[in-house]
Amino acid sequence: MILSSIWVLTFFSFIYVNGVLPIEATHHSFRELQNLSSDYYKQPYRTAYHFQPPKNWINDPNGPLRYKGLYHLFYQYNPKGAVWGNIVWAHSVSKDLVNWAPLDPAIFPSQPSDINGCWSGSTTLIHGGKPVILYTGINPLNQQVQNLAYPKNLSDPFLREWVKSPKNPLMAPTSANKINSSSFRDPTTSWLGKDGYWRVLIGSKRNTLGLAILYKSKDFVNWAKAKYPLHSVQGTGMWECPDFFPILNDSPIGIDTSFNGDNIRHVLKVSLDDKKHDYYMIGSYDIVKDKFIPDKAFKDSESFLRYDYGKYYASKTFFDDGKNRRILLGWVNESSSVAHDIKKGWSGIHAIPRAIWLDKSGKQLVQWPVVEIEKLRANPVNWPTKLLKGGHLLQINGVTAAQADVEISFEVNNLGEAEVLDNWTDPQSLCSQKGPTYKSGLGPFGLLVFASKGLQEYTSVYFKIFRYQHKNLVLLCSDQSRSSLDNNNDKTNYGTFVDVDPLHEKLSLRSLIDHSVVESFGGEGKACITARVYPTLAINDEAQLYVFNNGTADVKLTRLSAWSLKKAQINGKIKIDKTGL
Ligand code: DQQ
Repeated sequence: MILSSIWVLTFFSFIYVNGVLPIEATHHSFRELQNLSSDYYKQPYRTAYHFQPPKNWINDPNGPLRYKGLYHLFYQYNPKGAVWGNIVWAHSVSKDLVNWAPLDPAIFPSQPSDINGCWSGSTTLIHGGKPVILYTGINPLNQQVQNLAYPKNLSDPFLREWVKSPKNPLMAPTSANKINSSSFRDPTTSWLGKDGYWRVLIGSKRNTLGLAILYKSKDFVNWAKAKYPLHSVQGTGMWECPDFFPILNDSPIGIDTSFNGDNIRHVLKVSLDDKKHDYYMIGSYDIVKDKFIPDKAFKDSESFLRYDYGKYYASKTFFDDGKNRRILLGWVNESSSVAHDIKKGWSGIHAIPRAIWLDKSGKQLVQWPVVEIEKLRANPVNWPTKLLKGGHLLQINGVTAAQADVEISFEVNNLGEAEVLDNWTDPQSLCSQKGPTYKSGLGPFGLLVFASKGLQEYTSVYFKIFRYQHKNLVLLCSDQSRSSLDNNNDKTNYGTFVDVDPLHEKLSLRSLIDHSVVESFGGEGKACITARVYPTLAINDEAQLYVFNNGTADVKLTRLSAWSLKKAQINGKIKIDKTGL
């Protein structure tokens, strides 16, 4: 259906309201609010193929691994309510990273060294593939310490029971090591050096200096703090959930965390507590000095890159030896209020697992949803190439718009029409100042998702091309400002530049749409933006999906493929031995 240019008026004639919620501190305790509401099942925002437990609060993915052909995911979970607190390591397993079966929590408070909480950590495969977990425990003095746990029965592929080391804690703040006891957490997967010592990083800070403290051990039980951190950056504050891994210079194939040698680059990712975003640097690992040396492009925190320019935090990678790829998992928090979370009885989901590798340029990482998610695709819709005239809005029929996977590509031939930017502006501000209401020469063009029938509600994910100092800049925005008639949600507009050359390359966009989440991948995974939205009209079968061009110049739509996505089996009431996963 083509609505004429009049749609633009309807589309943009509403008042822009940006209900921005203050960010809640992750570790704030809501002891009085740990109960569930009753109308839990009647709700439109639960996802159909994103990872979430049946109820309650979740945050960070912990210790992902593949063992005896099964993927294991542990995660921070509050068994008692929809707000952060009472944290244990919940546990699910999968054969395909899409369908998940729940198991009992793997680690919960039981020793003095974790009696006040079992916080984030990682798994390492040691001695020929035996999994061990290092995690942060909160002791009776509310200090953060590091603990070890190992499987009770290595022949159980489900790794149901975990035993804690009687030597816990293995790493603790003391007056001698001067570690800040409230900023010492989230051990990484360990890697083995050529000298036979295991190394692990613990996130920390000293005043505003963000730190990745390095520890070494020969036997994984006795750990000694190295004199210097692996890396530190002034002004970045607490480094939560560090992740440190090697990647191949010239291939998307993933490698084991201990792998090192020629043709290898290293990535250090840190979750900045002050900003609540995940940032990474690419560089070299000096194995003699045990130091990470970021490439010049990452000289200060301003130049760090983000995995995702929307909502995405406390992520962690692991090496999948089944398919030789590195997989990235991340937590996507709600954008609604605590009261809303309590009402619906749950909070937090995980993003679709993404394969991650180094871009050909060597300057950034590329991420793409794991191929297994495509098993859920049904009802394919494919359009032939079309000219998308300025002001046109075309409905994509034939797919379930609230539960879909869409891939589109544009070609632009008239770059002279691009709007000239006189001053440098950061992309997120550009998306807000020059949002979809702002017509330029080239753009906005992209998708309208979760659109209501009268377009009172929609979330737009779109490109705009600018010219700045004789270069073409491709902006990708995910605009939530009109996503819901309910203004009690965070509706920040997200944006980033995408490193593609619009003269020679197509502008591609893929969006995974799932009831209250839109995960978008621009430039074939060079720029990712995840948004949480809560439409009040555009829910379930009432949601519609469109492709649009609101720029003045025409663009060519060279690809449009869309699918309904089937519901995945996610942590339902499945008997583990009969999962059929
Ligand atoms: N979440 C955990 C901490 C970590 C934080 C507590 C990051 O270990 O630093 O639930 O979201």
